[in-house]
Amino acid sequence: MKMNNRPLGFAFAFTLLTTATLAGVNNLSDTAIAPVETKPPNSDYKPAFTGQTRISGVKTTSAYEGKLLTSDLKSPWGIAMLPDGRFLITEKRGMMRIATPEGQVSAEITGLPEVNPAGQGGLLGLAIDPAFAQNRMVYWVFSEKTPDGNNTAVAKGKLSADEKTIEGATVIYRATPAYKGNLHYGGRIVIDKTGNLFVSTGERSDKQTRPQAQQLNSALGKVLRITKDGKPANGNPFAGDPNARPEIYSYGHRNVQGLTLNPATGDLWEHEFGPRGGDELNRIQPGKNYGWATITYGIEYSGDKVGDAIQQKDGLEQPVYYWDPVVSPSGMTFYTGSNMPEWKNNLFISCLSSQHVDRLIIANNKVVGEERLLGNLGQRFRDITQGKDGALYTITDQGRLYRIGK
Ligand SMILES: [Ca+2]
Repeated sequence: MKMNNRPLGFAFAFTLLTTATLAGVNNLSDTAIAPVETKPPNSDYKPAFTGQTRISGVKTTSAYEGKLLTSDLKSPWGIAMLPDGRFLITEKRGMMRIATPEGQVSAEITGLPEVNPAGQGGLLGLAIDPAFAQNRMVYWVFSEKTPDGNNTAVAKGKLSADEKTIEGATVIYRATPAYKGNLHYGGRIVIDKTGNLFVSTGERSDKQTRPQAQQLNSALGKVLRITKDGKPANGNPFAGDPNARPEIYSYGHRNVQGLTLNPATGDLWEHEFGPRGGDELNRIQPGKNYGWATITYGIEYSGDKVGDAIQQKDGLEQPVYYWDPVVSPSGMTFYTGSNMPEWKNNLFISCLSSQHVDRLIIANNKVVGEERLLGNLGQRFRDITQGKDGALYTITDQGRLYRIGK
């Protein structure tokens, strides 16, 4: 987008803020400020609608702090809360650990299948079984070495009573075809209300595999929905289509490292790494095509255009929001806690390259305000979740765990 589009976007968004009455949007009209992004965009591409990028900024009015709890993690990748309020955390090289909300970190939990930690691979996202208190089951995503290269895989296992090992670890799903490369594995996993698993993949980055994001006979560049045994979930959109993989839920994705359910609506939200200037936030609907690599707001990192340099096309979904320059989103959660009432229903995204936690105010499935938190710490934020105390907990590539709240 051109610079001269910004004042219009700001005025429109400000009107939205002053008239919005949804929970989480009240009382923010006085705090709407200039968009948080001040760097020039990478292209002059125009958004599909006002407010799709560079929305007006907002600022949290009540006091909060980002408290460092520990620096003793080793490249943590995923964080999920156990029923007792402690956190199970994956570490990229293939271990899990438990951290208390005070920052005490356990020894390594072993027994997981070997991961291929090269490049962007390793032990990735995780999900705790809703009945964990009874069955102690955990589900996770990892990059797996195979004779043909490697692939994103999903496994499950039981956390032993002494919390030292994962017992009976079983690989339940492989996002094939395998490929010799170590980028764009996706890697998040979410359990839906029917007990099935949403799993995100990537298109493995190279131009050779990129077209598979649009191909329904490949698991690359997809959001998948599988059972806890790795089978296609009932009710998936392409069930019965002989030319499609029945586990596919949505397609046309680049590298999906954020998946979460919106507790207010039940919708699945996703974010993905775009090319230069094209990171996206999407609301995922079954069977829809999210466009990569046919449409994108980004350009190649070389500076070349992507494909035919198209941003909008009939039949392809528009992102709810995009970032140009990129923020490198990896991990997100909707806030439902009472620790920070003004954050209720806001979406929090951990960002790597831009080194902050992004706070987005959502109304009617659109972004109406953006704030950057903890931008002064120099941390690559990798994942974020909510704790039992209603504060947010975020892990960083540098091995840190922070609590964000009052
Ligand atoms: Ca897209």
